[in-house]
Amino acid sequence: MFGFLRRFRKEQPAPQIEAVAEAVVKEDAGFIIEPETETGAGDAQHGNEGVTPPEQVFGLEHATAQSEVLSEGQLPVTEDVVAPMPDSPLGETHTPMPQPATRPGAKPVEKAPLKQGLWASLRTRLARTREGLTEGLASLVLGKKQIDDELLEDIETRLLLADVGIDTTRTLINELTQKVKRKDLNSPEALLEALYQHMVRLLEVAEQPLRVLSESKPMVVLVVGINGAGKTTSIGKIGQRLHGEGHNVILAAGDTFRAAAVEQLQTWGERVGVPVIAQASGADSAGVIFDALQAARARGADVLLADTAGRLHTQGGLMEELKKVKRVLAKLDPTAPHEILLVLDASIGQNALNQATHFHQALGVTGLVVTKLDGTAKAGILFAITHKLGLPIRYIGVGERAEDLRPFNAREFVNAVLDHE
Ligand SMILES: Nc1nc2c(ncn2[C@@H]2O[C@H](COP(=O)(O)OP(=O)(O)OP(=O)(O)O)[C@@H](O)[C@H]2O)c(=O)[nH]1
Ligand SMILES: [Mg+2]
Repeated sequence: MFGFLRRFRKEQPAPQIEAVAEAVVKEDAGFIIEPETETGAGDAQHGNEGVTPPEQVFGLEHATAQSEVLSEGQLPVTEDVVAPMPDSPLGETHTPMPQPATRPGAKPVEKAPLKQGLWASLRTRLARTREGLTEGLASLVLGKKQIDDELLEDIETRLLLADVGIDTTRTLINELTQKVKRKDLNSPEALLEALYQHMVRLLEVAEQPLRVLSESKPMVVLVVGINGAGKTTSIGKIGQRLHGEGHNVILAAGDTFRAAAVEQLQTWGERVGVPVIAQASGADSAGVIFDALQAARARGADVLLADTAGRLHTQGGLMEELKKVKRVLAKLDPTAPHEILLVLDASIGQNALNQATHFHQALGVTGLVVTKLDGTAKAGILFAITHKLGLPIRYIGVGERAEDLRPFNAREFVNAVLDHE
């Protein structure tokens, strides 16, 4: 059941259907917009709120050549950044949904009882991402009694606007059209429900969480992607998650391109309580990650998360550098890297699909982290990427804080973006 339909039904009996539909859609617009109440819940322009800028935390004097910078347990965990985990399995603190504005004389729309826990929280986090889809579909279906070509075309347009992409939209619409032709669907609501089921099925392919391989010690995760996609931040978040699950995690500062990159990773290491192995910036990235693997082995680490410098897939030389990292690691462990994790910024829309395709061709990507879904990104891009590449989406990033990373769950995601319950 869709939240907007349930609210709509409770609100009014059938006779005044059209007028009320319009009112509810307008009110829903106010209902789902997320307030700027949570630290770091905004987009990247908000900066690293709650995060001490790297330059204030570590100087490069900590990163001497060929030296290990932090030893395990040496640094305190910064308590203001690692938030308490009070009331949900993932430690989410819930932001109440905003109340709809009430028109004078209007019967107030009864607010849906918010489920507590991860589900409600993910809905809140994805509020801006899902605006386009939910509101758009709500306005198409509410008050409409029959399925016709116009409705199918309008749904198609909505999916395209939400970045689902031409091929994937066509596939979804074809499936719906077939069902309509077979008379399997007899109302716009049933059509929407069928769309929901197709979307879940499409994304379920990508629901393959990252598993720490006990037979590979350490399991090497090479993190790649373009500049600013969220690689370093995601490494910090994954580090915290795996460390919290009891794994012995080490971070490798393989982005030797920017001085600040090493410091940024060190800050994350300190924050989430895991050691970082780094060398001075300008060192050979493959060499740094190779040394880090040796050190991680010596310590019996379970996981080595290796950062790399951002690059475009069009920068041939830099892509070669990543291939070199792979080759060099394989000298120590022929099965390494065990995971090539591509971090994609969802807010760049169809470009993310383009990047994923090229990085995958060049490196053989084994998993994705899709970041910035808390911002103005359109959720449809996940469908396009999964439809085209079928790669596992290991995590989604829904904010800048250490705990703003979720293992990807297809149904939960579609529920959140389509306001389905
Ligand atoms: N809102 C939001 N911001 C994010 C998310 N993930 C990362 N960011 C922000 O995106 C910006 C870039 O993140 P980084 O982790 O530095 O990106 P990077 O890929 O390592 O960048 P380079 O090292 O320059 O290639 C930072 O301001 C992060 O806080 C997310 O899921 N949501
Ligand atoms: Mg980085």
